[in-house]
Amino acid sequence: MRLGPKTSGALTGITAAAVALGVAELVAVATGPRSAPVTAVGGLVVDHVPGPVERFAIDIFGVHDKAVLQAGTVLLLFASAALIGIAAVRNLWYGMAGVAGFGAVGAVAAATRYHAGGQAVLPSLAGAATAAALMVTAIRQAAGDGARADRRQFLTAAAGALGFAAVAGFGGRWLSTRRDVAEARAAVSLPRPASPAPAVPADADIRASGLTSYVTGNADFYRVDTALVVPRVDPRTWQLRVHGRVRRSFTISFDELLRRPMVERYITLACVSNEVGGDLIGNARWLGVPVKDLLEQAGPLAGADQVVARATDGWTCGAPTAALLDGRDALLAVGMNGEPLPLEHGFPVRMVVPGLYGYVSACKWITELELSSFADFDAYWVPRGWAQQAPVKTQSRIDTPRGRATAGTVTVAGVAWAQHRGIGKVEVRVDDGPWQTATLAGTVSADTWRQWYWRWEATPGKHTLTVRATDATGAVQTGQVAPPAPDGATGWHSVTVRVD
Ligand SMILES: Nc1nc2c(c(=O)[nH]1)N[C@H]1C(S)=C(S)[C@@H](COP(=O)(O)O)O[C@H]1N2
Ligand SMILES: [Mo]
Repeated sequence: MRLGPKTSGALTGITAAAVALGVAELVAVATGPRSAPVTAVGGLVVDHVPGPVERFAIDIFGVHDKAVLQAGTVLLLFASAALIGIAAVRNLWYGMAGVAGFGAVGAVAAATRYHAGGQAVLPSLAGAATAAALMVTAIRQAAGDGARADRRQFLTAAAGALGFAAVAGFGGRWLSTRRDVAEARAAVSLPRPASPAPAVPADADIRASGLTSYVTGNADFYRVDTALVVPRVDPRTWQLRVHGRVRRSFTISFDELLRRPMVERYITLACVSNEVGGDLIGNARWLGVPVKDLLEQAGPLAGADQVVARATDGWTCGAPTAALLDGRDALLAVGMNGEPLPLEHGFPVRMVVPGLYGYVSACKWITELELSSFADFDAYWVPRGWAQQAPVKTQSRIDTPRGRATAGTVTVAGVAWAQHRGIGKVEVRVDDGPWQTATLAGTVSADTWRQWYWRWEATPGKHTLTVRATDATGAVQTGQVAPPAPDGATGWHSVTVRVD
């Protein structure tokens, strides 16, 4: 049995590409997961894709957007590799040029990632060299066999190579991302707070079915970031540098940070991308050092109106210096709900600032605080169409009922938030009826969301329930509809309910 030159060329190309990726992932065990070509190219795409496309991808693929992006990158590579393989059968130099091109893309992508050292090009170069060698061997062999490969021999070789590629690729990925950070995290013993969190009042949780709980568990906490591989930051080598427009710049280690007086607070964190009624918001008990203490130690100079926080992966956010010094519980957090920060929520240290959206304040895997100014520096999301400054807007959400209800007394309940101002009132409206005041649940402070409920005498038919909140300063949540960009969605949340 014989294989045609096109089929064998395409298969050769795909096999060479797969083995190349496998070898690259193996080399990345030594050079770091972000230097693997698929991750590096994916990261480049994430950083350069226009904001609306990125939001579209998050909407469509949700938390899987990162896996989808990487799978897409691999599929695109395989499709190109098939064409390159076919071209290589006609002229080996076409094949070499294709391999060199893809190797160069991977190497450049890896080398230009934040803080990439020269070794970042190695996975791509090793992969390309392997692909070139494989292609030369396979095609010479086929030519030697009279330009028509023996099908069984060829397929056996290809299957073996693909098997190796899979083991190398997934094994390499597993090894390079595993490291021992999970163990280092398990070994962290969090200090007792000098200032513990207030006790959660018994009436903070209404316990209506379908209603979001007052405190969000770590496993349920939403995750938003641009990281394709979760940064693995070793607390033993971690340092925070406080510098820029300051009198005394300094660095502090993780152990030194843990020895500082800690405070523990419930703070509700929200994403600016949250749509009205959305769930990119959560409330946790954070343990950390007041950012204010560190800034005051450094001594900000006049004009330093922006504090830029920088993560190990180069991501940045910028918060107003004034907000970090005004006495609110802006924290450099090490603990989340009694545990060291989960890796995907910023281990070992992140920032959390009551009243500011995450993209301007909640830097995960933080490693720098740089005193700068809004005139001098635009953080990551600003050139991508988001506002430089973004205080949280007053919002409210109906969690239950959604969809259907039975006629009679129905508990309408949800959450409302206006972090740092606090929620003063929540009102519910049925169809075009009058606004009815809901009952507010308890809360520990103005920095968290609040549950609310209202007893509805539901009558059969289709009804629309709408909610709006008023913050503790008396400002009513606007009904003006605005999208998340540039500084947070507005409008009232409505649900349609069929009452039987
Ligand atoms: N290093 C880093 N920190 C980051 C981000 C990021 O992309 N990279 N995203 C921010 C955004 S947009 C939000 S809303 C919060 C989300 O924090 P969480 O994933 O712990 O919920 O993290 C912020 N911190
Ligand atoms: Mo966000």
